[in-house]
Amino acid sequence: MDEGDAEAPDGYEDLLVRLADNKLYVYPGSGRGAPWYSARKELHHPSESTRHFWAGLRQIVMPGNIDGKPGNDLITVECVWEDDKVPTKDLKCVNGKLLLYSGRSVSGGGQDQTDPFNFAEPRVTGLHQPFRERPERRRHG
Ligand SMILES: [Ca+2]
Ligand SMILES: [Ca+2]
Repeated sequence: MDEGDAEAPDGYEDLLVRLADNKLYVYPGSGRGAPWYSARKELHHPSESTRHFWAGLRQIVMPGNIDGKPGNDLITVECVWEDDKVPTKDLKCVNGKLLLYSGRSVSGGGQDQTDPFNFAEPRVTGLHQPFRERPERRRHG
């Protein structure tokens, strides 16, 4: 297997993974049922300046091409924070939004393996009802 080909559309399904550090990666599929760890690429959140990376990510859906523009698209459900100036561990999710990130393709067709989605221009397709937070524990006595 030639890992130099990891950037070219290869017909192998890739994995999109958010790790515990709240960073999102695309792991190219090897075609042998395993992702290429060494060829993974970090995908930066458009509002990463808030330093929370993808902490607000609640769902990832890869529905294929649904916006009619070339490239398979990404749908996410992401938190709306009560206050994003606090440390990540103190973030409070007060609402959710449904976002569509348009896919990018290379000339000749096929998903752009290095820059697979247009994160600069997400389309907010809906706001959800507020998430239910776990009830706060209160100490008595
Ligand atoms: Ca691939
Ligand atoms: Ca598309």
